[in-house]
Amino acid sequence: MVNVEHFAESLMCEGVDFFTGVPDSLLKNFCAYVTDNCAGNHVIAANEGGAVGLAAGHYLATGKPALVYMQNSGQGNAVNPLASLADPDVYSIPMVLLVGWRGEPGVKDEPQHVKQGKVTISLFETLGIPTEILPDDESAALDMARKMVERAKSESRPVAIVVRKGLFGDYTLKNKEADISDLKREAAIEDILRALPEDAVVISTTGMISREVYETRVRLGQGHERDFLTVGSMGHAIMIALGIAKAQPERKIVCLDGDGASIMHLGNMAIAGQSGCANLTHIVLNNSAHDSVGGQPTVGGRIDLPSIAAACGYDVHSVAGLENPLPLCVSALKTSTDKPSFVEIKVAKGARKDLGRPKEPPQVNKTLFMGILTS
Ligand SMILES: Cc1ncc(C[n+]2csc(CCOP(=O)(O)OP(=O)(O)O)c2C)c(N)n1
Repeated sequence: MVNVEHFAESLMCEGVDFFTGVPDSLLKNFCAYVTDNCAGNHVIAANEGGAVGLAAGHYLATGKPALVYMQNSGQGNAVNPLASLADPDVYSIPMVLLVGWRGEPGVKDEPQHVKQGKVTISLFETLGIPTEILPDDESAALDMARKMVERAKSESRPVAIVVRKGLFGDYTLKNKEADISDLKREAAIEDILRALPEDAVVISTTGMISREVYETRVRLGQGHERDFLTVGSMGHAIMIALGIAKAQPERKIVCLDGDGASIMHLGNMAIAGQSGCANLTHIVLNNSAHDSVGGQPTVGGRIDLPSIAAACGYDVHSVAGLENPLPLCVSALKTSTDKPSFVEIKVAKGARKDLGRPKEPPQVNKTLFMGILTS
């Protein structure tokens, strides 16, 4: 096991003193350490590609490589700036990628991580990025980290350190931001599901929101066939919803999104807002955090998502500090305009300790869901 403080300090000794990335559950303790101790030199990015861009800017201004942390799910978001900006064939910009390895072959994990886990190392190899797996022994790990920073600097290129599950020792985040609401997310989800008309379908986002949708249906004695659980593909639930809304204009389509996910690909709101799909309702459950992977802050509590949505062309329904979102959701669903609706519900961080996971595999979810759409 590797102590996160020792790991961060060994990077800093090599001149890596700027940290950016998107939080990951496997890197939770490292992210928490950096959040507490490197405040002025740490930016939680909207997406992993943005983090690579930030690291490039830091190098251009200081001549020093930055560290970019991410879950391997974010590799795809990072590929474009890695290949077309940082690569030695282009600007040749050094940086150290620290990557949480979900879905490592042979280690049981959720379905959305299986494919990405299989290709994590080979994808970096294809990109020509020197890649090492962090050893479990601390002194070997610190030694490797130093060598990787050295290589990034001497070859002026990105290098990747891949981190297995359970490798980092404990560290509990001290600088937790206060909740922006007392409302529990799962209670809000129950209200929303109760408010939906019979034929409405739900497209829910990555992480605990989809798990809570699944469990709420069980609690309400309802089936799962009206829900598409976007277990991976963070930030794209609203585009899936838009695709369905365009194809089935008579049906109510509801996207249940997170603040982290909607901010990750905020441009999707511009496209959905301009779609003219009055049958589309986009609900963001805003807890100002990446709750599903450790509660690291987003900018969700400091930016005005309803104003952004209004500027994008949505018909906006928003009440701050709302205790009971049900009437609001009903009005958002009943509005008949030529615009999609947007609802922001501010919620607290945290979930039930015993929150379960969908029991059916994704392709069963798909088949049941398509059965509803085509019936
Ligand atoms: C591209 C990508 N990057 C990172 C992750 C890891 N991840 C899973 S859920 C999550 C946080 C989602 O935050 P938000 O949308 O605000 O929902 P919350 O968990 O707060 O309910 C993250 C970062 C991922 N699945 N995909």
